[in-house]
Amino acid sequence: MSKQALITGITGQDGAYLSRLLLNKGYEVYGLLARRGSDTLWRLRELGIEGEVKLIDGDLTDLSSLIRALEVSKAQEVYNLGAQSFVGTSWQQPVLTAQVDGVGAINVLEAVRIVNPKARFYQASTSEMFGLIQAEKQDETTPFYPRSPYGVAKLMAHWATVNYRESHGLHASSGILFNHESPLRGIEFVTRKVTHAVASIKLGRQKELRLGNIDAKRDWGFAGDYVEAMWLMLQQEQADDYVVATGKTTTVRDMCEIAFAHVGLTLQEHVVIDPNFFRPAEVDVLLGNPAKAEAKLGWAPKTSLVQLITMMVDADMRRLKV
Ligand code: NAP
Ligand code: F7E
Repeated sequence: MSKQALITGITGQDGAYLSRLLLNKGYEVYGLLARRGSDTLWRLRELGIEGEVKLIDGDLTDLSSLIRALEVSKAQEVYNLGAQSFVGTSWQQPVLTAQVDGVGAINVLEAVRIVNPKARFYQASTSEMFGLIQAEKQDETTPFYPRSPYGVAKLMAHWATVNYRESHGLHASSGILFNHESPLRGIEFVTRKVTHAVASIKLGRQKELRLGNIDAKRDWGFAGDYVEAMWLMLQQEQADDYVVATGKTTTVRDMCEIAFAHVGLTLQEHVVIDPNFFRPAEVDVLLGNPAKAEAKLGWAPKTSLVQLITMMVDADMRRLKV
């Protein structure tokens, strides 16, 4: 008997990798399709699984559509990955970000509670909740201090997940994932912006790359590794919260150096610092401690930052050459 899973945010980076993982494990995979843009299925197509997932129209801000998605899919596992996920945009659209990322998560929890309270629930929480860090290495016990409307909205969803677990007895887990990237990353995020620009400069189509605060430090991993941790959380007898990270932090500058060096170029010749890309409040440094995920889930990151960035540059070179 195959299991059914429902993924919100199935058209996003993580939704695509998680779909592939679950299909490979024999799941019937359903996804909520928000139908707000054109060609949102490109990631599923790149992984060759566009025809294998079942899409259900719906939106995180529409509880009725989530109830229907739970009923149609008969999902035993629900992964809430849908979000307005770009931190920069959250200052321009704070209310939408709160509605989708905060209230949207509560809508999914309510749909689970109403339709099938035995279903297992995963919330896509984030290292952005640590924001102005309160410990040098952040783990599940580190106090939160979000620095953006995105971080604030995600913190609401995180506590709602804990609260539904404690008050309604739902099997609801929160994965506090640090930055994770891939060739399927949206082009607005800094790693993909860099790898795309590096490929474009190498092919003579672009001269400069405009960036903001390149002193910021992030704990970057590979999305393909991180979706395995999501699945593992829902296979545990008890629901819980886990930090998922590599335990290494790198500046945006050094990440750029890796990308430029891979094609024989240098950052000094091409990067221009542009104040437009600085944020009203910055998260200067993030560094996660994944010890609990390693001990309890048996999870560990497999891909180094150099492997990740070179994989992304190579993918962008391939795409641009077509
Ligand atoms: P992503 O590529 O931006 O994908 C976001 C997904 O959410 C897309 O499928 C998008 O649909 C969907 N969505 C947006 N608004 C929606 C709405 N109102 N109703 C239904 N769906 C909606 O994000 P990601 O990188 O895969 O991240 C997945 C989740 O993990 C997000 O919740 C993100 O905040 C969180 N997270 C990400 C990271 C990271 O480093 N990647 C780290 C920690 C946590 P469209 O395709 O139609 O836009
Ligand atoms: O920025 C700096 C920027 O937009 C990383 C999301 O997936 O991870 C992501 O959020 C850093 C920041 O990711 C540019 O100021 C410099 O310090 O790639 P980013 P993010 O804000 O860390 C977390 C865990 C999530 O949950 C989010 O959903 O890079 N930076 N110059 C720049 N960033 C961008 N985007 N563009 C620049 O030009």
